[in-house]
Amino acid sequence: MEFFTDVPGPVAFAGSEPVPGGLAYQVYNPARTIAGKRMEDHLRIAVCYWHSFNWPGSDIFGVGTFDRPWLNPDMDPMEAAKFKQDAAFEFFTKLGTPFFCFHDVDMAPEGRTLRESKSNLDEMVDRAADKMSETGVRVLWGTANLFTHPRYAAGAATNPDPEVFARAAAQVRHALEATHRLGGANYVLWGGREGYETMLNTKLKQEADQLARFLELVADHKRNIGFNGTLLIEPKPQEPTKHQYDYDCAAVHGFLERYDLLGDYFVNIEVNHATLAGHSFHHEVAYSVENGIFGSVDANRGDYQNGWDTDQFPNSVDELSLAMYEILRSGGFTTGGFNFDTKLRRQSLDRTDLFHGHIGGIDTLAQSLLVAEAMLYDGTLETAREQRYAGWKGDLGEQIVDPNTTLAAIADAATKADLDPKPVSGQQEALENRVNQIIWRTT
Ligand code: XLS
Ligand code: NI
Ligand code: NI
Repeated sequence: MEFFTDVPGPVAFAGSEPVPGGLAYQVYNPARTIAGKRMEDHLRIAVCYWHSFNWPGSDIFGVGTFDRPWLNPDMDPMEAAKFKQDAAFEFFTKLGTPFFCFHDVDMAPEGRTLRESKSNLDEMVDRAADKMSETGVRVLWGTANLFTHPRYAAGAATNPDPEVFARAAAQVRHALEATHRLGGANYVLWGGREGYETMLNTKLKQEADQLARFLELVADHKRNIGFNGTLLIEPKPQEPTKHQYDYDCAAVHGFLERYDLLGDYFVNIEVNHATLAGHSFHHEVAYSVENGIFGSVDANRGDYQNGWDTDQFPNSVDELSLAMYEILRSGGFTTGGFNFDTKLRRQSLDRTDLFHGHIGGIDTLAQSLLVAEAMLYDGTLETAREQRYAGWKGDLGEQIVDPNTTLAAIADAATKADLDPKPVSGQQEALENRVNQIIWRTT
């Protein structure tokens, strides 16, 4: 049964000519070549089950507003899951995007026991596999929801009760195996409740050790089952907990290094989570690229007036271009991609609104990619950075980093040469102008 009846066929690239109803891409042209690769293969766009099909449009003050008939509690849970899956695959194919993402409980309802939950998931995964081979849509990542059920209120891996840890381990095992069965490119761990509400009852070191143990077990299991996808940690500073341990990319990086997990885990950066951590998205991407932990991106943005995760569709080329530039100059995604973990606004009631949100977000990413390519080609930023640090390639720079050099030797050299370096301009305004000029002229 067709659900999105107002959208007859696949959303196509129409160029800059406005299309009645707006159901066309103006910039996203999957086959267009950018820096030697197809646009579709650069962006690796994924639609998420989570907020697009699983969230009814509720907030803390109000019930759901959306037309999502499969969320009706009177429906048989497995029938509802099938209805949802049909609508989701109809959406993926009409939108024309290559990937999707899912939490275990988005795909299949939890059963009364772990066994029943597993068999529900297996059945729905088999059904998804058929739909994937019919449509060619692939899995960008799967994950387990370790935050909704009351048993996880005090955390999953970091719960004071080892029975909760074991229960979470069972759930992740199933979700990881389901992702593997569907040929997923990545598996995500977002530690939504891996943090604390109050330090009065919390052992910080104990909880960190538990989290590391969990991650170690998951990485071992990945190897045991031969899953070749990438394991991703999704940093977020808070919400729902007051403090989340995977605070930002730097905190995750330090954690991975401390527990000898570097190389096993990479980061899934969410634009909005960067904002909540007090960073720009550009910062989070640049940090993870430079430290070798960059993996994938949740493209939803926040709202600068609100201190919570509003999960809006991206719509600012100015903001995304610089992050895209860092991704492109580092060679682009390997297994990662851009996924839309986004929420429509509560008043976006039409079925077509889900298309408009995605089309706008995808076009914004596509335009940002064009700008990033133009910035690379232009070379101003690259040259400015190279020149700024050029001294480190000279004799003094080499002497300083030589492990045999001492502080005294450097001090003697500075004294002998009577070094008196003069400050130079950081050229910030000139560089900002160059960035804007490229954004304005890129088509
Ligand atoms: C919540 C997170 C979540 C993860 C997947 O803020 O963004 O949706 O992406 O569990
Ligand atoms: Ni996310
Ligand atoms: Ni989020």
